[in-house]
Amino acid sequence: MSERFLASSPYPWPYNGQLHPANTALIIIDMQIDFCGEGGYVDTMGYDLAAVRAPIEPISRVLQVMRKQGFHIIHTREGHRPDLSDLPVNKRWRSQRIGAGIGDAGPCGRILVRGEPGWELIPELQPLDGEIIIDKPGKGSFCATDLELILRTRGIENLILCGITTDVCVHTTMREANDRGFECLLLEDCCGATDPGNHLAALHMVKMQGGVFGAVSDSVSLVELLSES
Ligand code: C5J
Repeated sequence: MSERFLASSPYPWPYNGQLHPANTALIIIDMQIDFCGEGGYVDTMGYDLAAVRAPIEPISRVLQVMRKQGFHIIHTREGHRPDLSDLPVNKRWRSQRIGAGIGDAGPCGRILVRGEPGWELIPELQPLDGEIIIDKPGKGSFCATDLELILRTRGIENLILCGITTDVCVHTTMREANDRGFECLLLEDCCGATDPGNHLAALHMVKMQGGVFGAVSDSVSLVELLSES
């Protein structure tokens, strides 16, 4: 197969130049009302929504191109069963301490509970029929889900990660994927965090030690490369 590499740091990605729709997935993490919408979990905690909404447009552009070219598209949602049987008590306790109790009623329904309005993916980034949706109870997308089985079954080797938040669910997923041997890329303008310093630190962490978790690029570089072919 012909090789192509994306301009990225700290190395041209992917490592082996095998970047094709058949072996590569875009994974869009937790673009839910609860994480970037008014009245959602992040808003209730008092964080500025601007930083977590900034990636919406860049993700849309990447998504449009990757959909057109037949890449695998995967969406994730963090959330818990309505009976909260998959919500660790310490996770609930910590969220209640800061006035945004997971499972409690909020302006967008019960916070981070499956089926509630706040748990839904935002209108701008709705999945199309046939795209994979992974429902996860934790930060990482591999924990207590069938994501790995799906990736292996489809022959996916490369993961392009985006979504929110950079330092929590995106990073945890990238670390889990990297340990499982997937070749990972983070798109820096397609991610956002509740704390700008954490966003930058998370990007830095990926790139240390020669790319300890993979590589970092951006939507413009990716769209440009894909548009060449
Ligand atoms: C958090 C996430 N921050 N999607 N979840 O609790 O990053």
